[in-house]
Amino acid sequence: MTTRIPRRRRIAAALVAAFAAASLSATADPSPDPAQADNPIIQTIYTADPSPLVHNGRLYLYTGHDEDGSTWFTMKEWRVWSTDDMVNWTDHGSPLNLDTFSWARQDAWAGQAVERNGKFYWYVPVINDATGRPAIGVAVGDSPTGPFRDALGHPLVQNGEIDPTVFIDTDGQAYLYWGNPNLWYVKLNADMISYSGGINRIPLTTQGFGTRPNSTDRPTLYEEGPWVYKRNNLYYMVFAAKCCSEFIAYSTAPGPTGPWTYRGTIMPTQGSSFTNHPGVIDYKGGSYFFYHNGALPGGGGFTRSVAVEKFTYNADGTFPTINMTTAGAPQVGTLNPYARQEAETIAWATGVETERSSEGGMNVGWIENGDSIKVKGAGFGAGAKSFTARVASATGGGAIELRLDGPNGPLAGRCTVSGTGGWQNWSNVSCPVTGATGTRDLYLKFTGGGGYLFNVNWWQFTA
Ligand SMILES: [Ca+2]
Ligand SMILES: [Ca+2]
Repeated sequence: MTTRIPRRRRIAAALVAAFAAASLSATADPSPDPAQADNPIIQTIYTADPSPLVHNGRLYLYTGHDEDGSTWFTMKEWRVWSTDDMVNWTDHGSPLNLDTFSWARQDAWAGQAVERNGKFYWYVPVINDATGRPAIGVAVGDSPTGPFRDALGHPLVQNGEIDPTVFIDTDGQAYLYWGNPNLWYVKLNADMISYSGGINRIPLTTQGFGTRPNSTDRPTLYEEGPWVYKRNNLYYMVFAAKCCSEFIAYSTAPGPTGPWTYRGTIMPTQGSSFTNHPGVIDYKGGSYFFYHNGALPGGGGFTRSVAVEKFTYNADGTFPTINMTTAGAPQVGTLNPYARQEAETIAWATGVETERSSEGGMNVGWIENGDSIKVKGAGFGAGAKSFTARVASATGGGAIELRLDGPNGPLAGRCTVSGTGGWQNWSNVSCPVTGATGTRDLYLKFTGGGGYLFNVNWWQFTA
């Protein structure tokens, strides 16, 4: 490939305006500095409907993908990201899309992935081409990042409703819940791709799911997006409530099938998106609440972004109120700059996008003069001596400036990148480094002439 398709949006250009416009909570940082913001957690594309999963000490995040400029829920693929520190997120691309399901027509909407016996099952709603109505499919893969294939070649279950969530109880019984406007579940068999006992309807009582004011067709607050799990023998159903705009509420029960008791609001209506979608998980001793909003430039109800907050359960197991912030979750530990780090491991990106790399995984591209990548909390220790990056350029290249603390912070090194004869013709460049000591935020700041400069696959410092 020798040409680059111009992008339809420019996230970097409008960061400050977006933070001013985003109707974030009053508890958020009152004067957010875009250079310090880390939430929403993905800036290279619009993402929605988060579903976290922990595997082998790493947190994987499954999301949808709102197409640029959408004026409806125009979604064609799902995406995977991962982190081991809650702030630097690695882009694993899209190992699952509508074409994975030969019977699917459109609407790659909210799903959830879980692990069982070393396989990864990803439950997603799509429109069944044969019926024109929503159905739930299941994809299976051998790793949390796929590749994923259609496990059945047909829907797992279909009754015209969406938003699957799956939960494996401690006794091994798995449950698939879903529904909008109703709430349903099936008991999944141990194979995770079939079920027994028929489709069960969970009664939407006001005792169980609250009272919706001024509504006759939906008497309870339950709207969509259930997320079910168990903690300390208490079963939680977190869901998007009311519409529109939605807030996040929850109910609890003594067992996986109820009876449910409404427990109130977790996240009030906030954040420039009229939908929201919960994903709750514990990781490295903390509890995390994933959601989405419209906080990126160009963001809104159909151009959403996944974000995360850390929280602590109350002593009785109830939720505190969780507000959207631009700071997000604190970093857990540090990032090791002396190990190979993927260029697509990012705390905050301005101006860049990602794509599949010919060397496997993803690379960063669409790099122009002034674009940058923030890597938060790199543990340089006594000091770095040199920096190496894997780069490719079909044009004349440019330079990677290594800035500390901010995009215009101290310059620790500068690597010149020359043309390599193609956007996927990879080559290493190295340069000396000075002043990179202690734990610092690292900014890869890209400079050069006009147009696209080069791609970066990975980078690594030497001590
Ligand atoms: Ca760019
Ligand atoms: Ca890479």
